[in-house]
Amino acid sequence: MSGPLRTSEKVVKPTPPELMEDAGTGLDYGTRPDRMPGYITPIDRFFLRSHAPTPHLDAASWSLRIEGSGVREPLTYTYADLWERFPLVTVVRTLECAGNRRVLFGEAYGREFKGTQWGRGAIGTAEWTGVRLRDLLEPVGITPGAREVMPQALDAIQTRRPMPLTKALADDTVLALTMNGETLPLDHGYPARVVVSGWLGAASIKWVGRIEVSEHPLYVPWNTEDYVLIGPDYPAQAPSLGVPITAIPVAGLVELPWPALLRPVPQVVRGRAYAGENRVTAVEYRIDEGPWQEATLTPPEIQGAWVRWQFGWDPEPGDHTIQVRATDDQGRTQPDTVPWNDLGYCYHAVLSHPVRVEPTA
Ligand SMILES: Nc1nc2c(c(=O)[nH]1)N[C@H]1C(S)=C(S)[C@@H](COP(=O)(O)O)O[C@H]1N2
Ligand SMILES: [Mo]
Repeated sequence: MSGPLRTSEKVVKPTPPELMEDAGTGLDYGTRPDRMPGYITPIDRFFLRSHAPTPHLDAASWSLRIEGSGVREPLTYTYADLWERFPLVTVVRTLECAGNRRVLFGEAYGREFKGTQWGRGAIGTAEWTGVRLRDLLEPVGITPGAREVMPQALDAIQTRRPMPLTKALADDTVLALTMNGETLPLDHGYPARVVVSGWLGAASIKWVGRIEVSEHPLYVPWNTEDYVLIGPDYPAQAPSLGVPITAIPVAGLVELPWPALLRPVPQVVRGRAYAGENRVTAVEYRIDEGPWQEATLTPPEIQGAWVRWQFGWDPEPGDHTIQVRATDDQGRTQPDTVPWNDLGYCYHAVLSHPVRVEPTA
């Protein structure tokens, strides 16, 4: 017997299993890779990653404080200020959680990671409209010695993570007020969330209420203990336990369930590839470890957002593997293996996607 649709109390939007994969925390839901229709990810299935329950903030009483040692005149903006005083910009950008594919990372090493058990769905692309951080920072008078900018959330744990001033001033670093043309949904950061293009999702702080501009480096849990690559291949940058993650490396996904069940008929295999701050320039595929072949990239191709790709396949019945590897405009191709890091971040090795082809499927 199937009961009524149950939604978690910790998040607001419905997270139906036809569209989303429950990562088991009550806070985190991935998009099902076989339920990605257009280029833009609809809000009804856009992945959710929250470390504390969605706060129910009221835009009418909300304000944004900008302060810190790197600021001459601290300032407070209201929600109306953001809409009225600044030019609105629209960017299409992908967000990917640094923990995406953590389960597959663990399987590759025969180990299990703590942390959210992500498959391939902690990634999505939206059209974000809002105000450039640069425009918000201009009136406060950034000091010549300012180095870092740190958005901070109004959630229960005051989530925060710094970025260098140069990244904060980039054209496409925005404080988003809308997502896919709608007022920002509660779970995605209403009334305002940062979008830090090309970086790990954790930089894109939701429910922002404060931005600190600092003349000194800032150390918080999210750049010392979490969202840090820790392991023998990553010399620690003290006081961080490893290397804080910034831009996301090139990787892709096949828009099929894992494992996939297909019919032995000519068909189109589709997917997406994303290269953080860089552009994906090529996607290759091979079947059953045969020769690599070019997949076709389909527009649009937007820097800082994923690109779709496809190829035709007429599979024989039986078990197969599909491998796909993307290359970015820096000439970096997805590797066969990725060095271990303790928290299971940034797994971007070539995946062997298991496929069974059956006449009856
Ligand atoms: N305030 C706050 N911002 C946050 C988070 C959070 O838990 N709290 N999670 C971060 C992480 S790890 C990711 S991957 C993205 C996810 O954004 P989404 O839930 O809108 O998909 O938000 C980031 N911003
Ligand atoms: Mo994340």
